[in-house]
Amino acid sequence: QTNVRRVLSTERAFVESLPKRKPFAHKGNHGRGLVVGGNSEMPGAVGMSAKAALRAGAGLISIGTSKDVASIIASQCFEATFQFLAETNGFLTDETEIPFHNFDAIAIGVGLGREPQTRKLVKRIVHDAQCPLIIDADGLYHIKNELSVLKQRTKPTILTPHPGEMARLLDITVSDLLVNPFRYSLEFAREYNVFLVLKGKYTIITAPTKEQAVNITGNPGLAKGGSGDVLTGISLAMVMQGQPVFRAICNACYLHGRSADLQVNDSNSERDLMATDVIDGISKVYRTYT
Ligand code: B4P
Ligand code: MG
Repeated sequence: QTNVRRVLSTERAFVESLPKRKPFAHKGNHGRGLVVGGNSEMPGAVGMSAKAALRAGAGLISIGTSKDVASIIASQCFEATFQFLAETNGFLTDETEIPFHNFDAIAIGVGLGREPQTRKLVKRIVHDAQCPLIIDADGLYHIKNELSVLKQRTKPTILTPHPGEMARLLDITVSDLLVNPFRYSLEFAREYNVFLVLKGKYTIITAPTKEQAVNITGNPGLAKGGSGDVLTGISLAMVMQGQPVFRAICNACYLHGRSADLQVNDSNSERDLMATDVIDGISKVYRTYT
């Protein structure tokens, strides 16, 4: 590939570019974010994303989910507010107005489920949200046959697939993808005008403008359900605090992995690390640099 600018996502860049809290800061300066997701079989994911976003520095986080899911997770997420969304049989549907103008960025997909009735909701958010949008997990599942909608967006779109999800989007096998993950990422990011975070031991972050970065923080303790949901929340927090999107998502990946690394060093092992420990580790990373 010509004209590709490829860098390693480094500690130095992370520390130098982290959003700072000024003495007279108020929560509006640090972004208002919405996390849309959850279903009655997977209520926890959206709560973990919200908590991770708040730990990572978000000013205000609202969780868009059903009343049932909210009642399960509310006691774990005192700091979040809720936007109740309509559901049928435990899965979200598209019958509720969402006040998009209230949010600086939105993340959709964690714990959403794959029921066809939810697809319209995902499509509407992709179409109507006039702010940066992160699409993860079942959000990626639902947009597979609607990818052209991404090209119509005028605000940044960030997709965060693991190799299984990316291979499905491309209609190829995981092994084919992993033969040339840099090239597939570049082509996809350019074709659909998206920022792409291809997760893995070495996470590849690609901008539609042909910049690529590799993140090397993190360890096999992250190979456990829920760690992707934490990354989604951290990414939301970073993207809505006014930094350039590429920098923001590089910082999110760095912070997520570094948190897992510090936890495995200090209090956990790779075997017992859980996604909630990765949320707690965010504080350790920040305290290292302030
Ligand atoms: P899903 O059911 O889609 O799993 P998930 O809910 O997305 O999990 P989660 O959100 O917690 O983790 P994610 O990977 O997003 O996946 C189930 C199936 O998909 C699997 O059974 C498999 O078939 C397929 N699949 C999943 N991952 C695959 C992969 N890597 N290759 C091929 N097929 C795969 O996020 C995990 C986070 O942890 C990322 O940030 C990642 O970078 C990090 N991480 C994971 N392992 C790491 C490691 N060894 N070192 C460093 N970082 C690591
Ligand atoms: Mg995931």
